[in-house]
Amino acid sequence: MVSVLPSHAPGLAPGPAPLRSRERLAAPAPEPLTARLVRPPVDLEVIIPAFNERRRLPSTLGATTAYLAAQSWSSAVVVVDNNSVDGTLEALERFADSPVAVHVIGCCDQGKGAAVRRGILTSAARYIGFADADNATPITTLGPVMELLEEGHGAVIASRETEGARRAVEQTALRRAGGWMFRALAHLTLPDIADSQCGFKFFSGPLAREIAGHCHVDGFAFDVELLARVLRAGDDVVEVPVVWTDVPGSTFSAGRDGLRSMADLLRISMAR
Ligand SMILES: Nc1nc2c(ncn2[C@@H]2O[C@H](COP(=O)(O)OP(=O)(O)O)[C@@H](O)[C@H]2O)c(=O)[nH]1
Ligand SMILES: [Mg+2]
Repeated sequence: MVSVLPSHAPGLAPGPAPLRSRERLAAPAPEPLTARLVRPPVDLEVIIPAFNERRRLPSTLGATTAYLAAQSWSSAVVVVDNNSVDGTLEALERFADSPVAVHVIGCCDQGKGAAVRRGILTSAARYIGFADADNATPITTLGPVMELLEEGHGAVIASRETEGARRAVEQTALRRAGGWMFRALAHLTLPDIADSQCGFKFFSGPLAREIAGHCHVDGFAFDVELLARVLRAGDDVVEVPVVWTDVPGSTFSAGRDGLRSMADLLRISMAR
């Protein structure tokens, strides 16, 4: 015969009282796993997307951390690597005890756009943006950029095409021709932006996080999609003139990346 003990059988210590449904609801929800990827908040995070940048990134990171360490606002650098195979990460070891935090994260989707998006979506910074590993735009450009962000502009971008800008070292004729075509296509979406392609763009953190979640372009045309969404959100984009230097060692392939970027630009212009 099977006997069933009453829950308060005499002689037995009572077990823990069962939770009433109200108490069950009040129990703290576990933190979502994705939230654990978010870094501590700072005033500014500088994302550097990196793909096989062993040669160019260490000196850029040195200049960037030295500049940031001298500022009154708090900051961090976030290198987003896409499975570099040239020893990029090993070359960054000396920044392990940098006075400005250097985070290194990965991204499973290949492409500069995917990497930057990953950096933005894992940031809690007040302002966030990206710079290229080649230091083509001097990091001191952050001075005027931060002033404009503090004034409340949604996006502040470096420009090689506004008054006062200069190219200290010009690109090859092929890249110039490709750049001209790219600009013509980008103008379909961003008619009032003179240079949508300079790799140095900074945003209000909350705005960047809001729009990056809706972006899809993984390759080099991602900036156009990002800026189009800033404008669509009712925010503004300010261009800051820069002295820009073409640095050898570009990861951009005119055939592979050029054609894909043009196709992305057409898609972005049609999605408006
Ligand atoms: N994470 C990541 N970064 C990339 C990828 N492709 C390019 N980059 C980075 O994007 C930045 C701009 O690339 P760069 O080679 O300077 O292109 P260019 O300035 O247009 O000639 C550099 O920091 C590159 O390392 C990629 O697939 N993944
Ligand atoms: Mg470059």
